[in-house]
Amino acid sequence: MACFGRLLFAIFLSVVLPLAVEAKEAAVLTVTGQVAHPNRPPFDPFTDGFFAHYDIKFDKAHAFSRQDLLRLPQVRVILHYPNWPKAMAFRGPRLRDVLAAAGAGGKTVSVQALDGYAAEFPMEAVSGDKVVLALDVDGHALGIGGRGPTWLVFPPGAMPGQDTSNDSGLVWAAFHIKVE
Ligand SMILES: Nc1nc2c(c(=O)[nH]1)N[C@H]1C(S)=C(S)[C@@H](COP(=O)(O)O)O[C@H]1N2
Ligand SMILES: [Mo]
Repeated sequence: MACFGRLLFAIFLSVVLPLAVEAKEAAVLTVTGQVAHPNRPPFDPFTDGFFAHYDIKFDKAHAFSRQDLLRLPQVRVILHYPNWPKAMAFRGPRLRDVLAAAGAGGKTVSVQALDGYAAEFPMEAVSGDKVVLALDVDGHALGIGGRGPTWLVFPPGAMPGQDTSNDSGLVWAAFHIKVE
């Protein structure tokens, strides 16, 4: 009987428990560097294969799932750069709220995309209320293969020294933000 109880317990551990306890949502954006509220382990060359591909190493990092980012206050902004086919409605949290949730400090914010493109901004410049880390465009979730998982957007003229003739600096496919 004790043996049967142990068998039931083993079945519970191996079958029932893994079904009941969902894995944590996958990260879509990770803030690394001067981060006061890390929520994941430091860089590991095996686990963090894609970071390793770009030679990105870090001790402190805060990873956000899409759900994490949706839990922050959301803003909606309509933008139309001269090189776009049409105006588009973006939705997502302000970048400053994302950085605050990570406890990000420092002077420089570097936003890096899956394709290797990166843009660097002074911390003050991305702390304004017009700088949004978009998750949706025109009611559709941004995804990988499109311009997701996140798209850094701001209106023409919102960045000091910005060339407003195109959307240079609006990093699409953004997955990593380094603060230092
Ligand atoms: N991921 C990513 N974002 C990017 C770029 C890029 O090459 N990759 N180019 C930037 C520049 S220089 C411009 S003008 C706009 C538009 O680039 P696109 O024509 O390649 O979309 O996106 C900006 N964001
Ligand atoms: Mo560009």
